[in-house]
Amino acid sequence: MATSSTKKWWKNAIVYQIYPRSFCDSNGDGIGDIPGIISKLHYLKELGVDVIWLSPVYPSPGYDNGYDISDYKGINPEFGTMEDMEKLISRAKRLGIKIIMDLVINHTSDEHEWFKKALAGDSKYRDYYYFRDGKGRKAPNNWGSFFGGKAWTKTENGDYYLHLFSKKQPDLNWHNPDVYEEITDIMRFWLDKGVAGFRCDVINIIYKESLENGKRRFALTGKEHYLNTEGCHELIQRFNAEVWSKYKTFIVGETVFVTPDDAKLLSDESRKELDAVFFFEHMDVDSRGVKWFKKAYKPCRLIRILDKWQKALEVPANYLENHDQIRSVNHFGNTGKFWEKSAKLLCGLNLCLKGLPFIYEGEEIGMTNGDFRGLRDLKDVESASVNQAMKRLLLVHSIRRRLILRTTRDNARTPVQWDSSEGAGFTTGTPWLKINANKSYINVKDEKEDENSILNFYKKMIEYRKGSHALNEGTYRRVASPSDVYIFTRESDEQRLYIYCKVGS
Ligand code: ISL
Ligand code: CA
Repeated sequence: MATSSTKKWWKNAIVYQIYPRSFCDSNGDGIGDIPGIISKLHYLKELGVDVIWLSPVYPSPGYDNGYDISDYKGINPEFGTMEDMEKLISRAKRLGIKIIMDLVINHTSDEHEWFKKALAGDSKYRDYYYFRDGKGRKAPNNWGSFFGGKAWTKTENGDYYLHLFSKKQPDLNWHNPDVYEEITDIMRFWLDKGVAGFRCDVINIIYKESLENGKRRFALTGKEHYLNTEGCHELIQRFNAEVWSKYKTFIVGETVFVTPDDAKLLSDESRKELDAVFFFEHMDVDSRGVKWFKKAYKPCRLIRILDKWQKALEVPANYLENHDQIRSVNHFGNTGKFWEKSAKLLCGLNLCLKGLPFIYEGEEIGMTNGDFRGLRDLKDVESASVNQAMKRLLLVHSIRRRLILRTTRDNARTPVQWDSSEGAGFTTGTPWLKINANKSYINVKDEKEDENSILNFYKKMIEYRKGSHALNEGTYRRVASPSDVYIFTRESDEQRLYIYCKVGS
């Protein structure tokens, strides 16, 4: 058992994800910003948050809302200044809250200096990326992009570059030692400023083993050449040994398409790679291969998946929603008669499972999917790109509209509802993305005043968790139950809890 000196500081933390664009706007330009976050630190403290995961705040042309970084050592002026960021770190520290930043190192923006120099023909920087000649009239290989369509774009010089996401996000070449030096230097820059770690974006796909054609698939042809490669494990071990371990960081990896075995290799303590990983299987519980094509959600499937991951990992990173997923009450609960009950149930579930609970902004008040009127209300690059891919499949507008609106990532990106006013207390200006009409009753101000609200339930559950030996240290065991009821025990030498979640209606 870990003694207090070897015990990691983050082991019992409650982590709260902030998507800065949608959190709180301090200057009325309709875009959330760092001073806005600072103004809500006391709210987060009161909620019981220990760690904030901040989605990207670096300079970015914003094609993927900051996941396309053009300068890793700066702050996007839309969000504030470096002084604001330093103030955020120090104010949070004063309240006992640590900040981890999003680190997007599979790709940069195509507007990053490195890529601009590469396009201009500078051979040093060309080797930071994957530039290749096409094969006849075709791209260098048959890989597909995560956002639909091809993973290669032709340059004006006639060659192609690789991008596993949008064409505005060229992939970095992790075979190049200079890339390693640049990125570890960036990590040290932020750690020296006092950030406590990173959430590493799509970290298990950064190292491409080869650029050969992939086995043909409906989506993501080519993934066998870059998923969880040996080279990727080696890189993460080096990050850990040479940088992270020196700062006692907390590192959570976003690891796409992982099985429990892959996740164990990436996060088992003895391997000294990541501290925890986000898995996706429960997010895909209702999808038919790709998330746009859904099948009926069955609570028993969710239970089976969560149980599997609880057993597989020492410290699962538990989450029910984030900035890429639909809202959890829509996904696994109910937004009508059982809205409140299902939001509370999901809170209880997330906070009682073994591992680290991640709460996404607005989840603590039961925020729901966006009430968008049509595709034109959407801002997400993925939605636009998938719409194009669906057009190529000859899907008619009404079908595309239905498939995209219920699944778009913008569902989770609508501004946080602080009160019931026109701008929901988020902004005094025009919000960058439509605010939900249900701000009239789903909002922080009203829920603060209502003792039985979802928000107050979160506060109580977090407080209870913090004081519970079994929830922090205990083992997990599933107890046999009817198919839509999830019963498990959490047991330590001091306490045994039976957790009963009626996940079905
Ligand atoms: O959103 C998705 C579908 O659920 C995923 O395919 C997502 O693109 C994938 O999980 C990677 O996500 C991360 O990297 C992307 C960025 O767009 C996401 O916001 C980020 O979380 C590229 O940087
Ligand atoms: Ca602003």
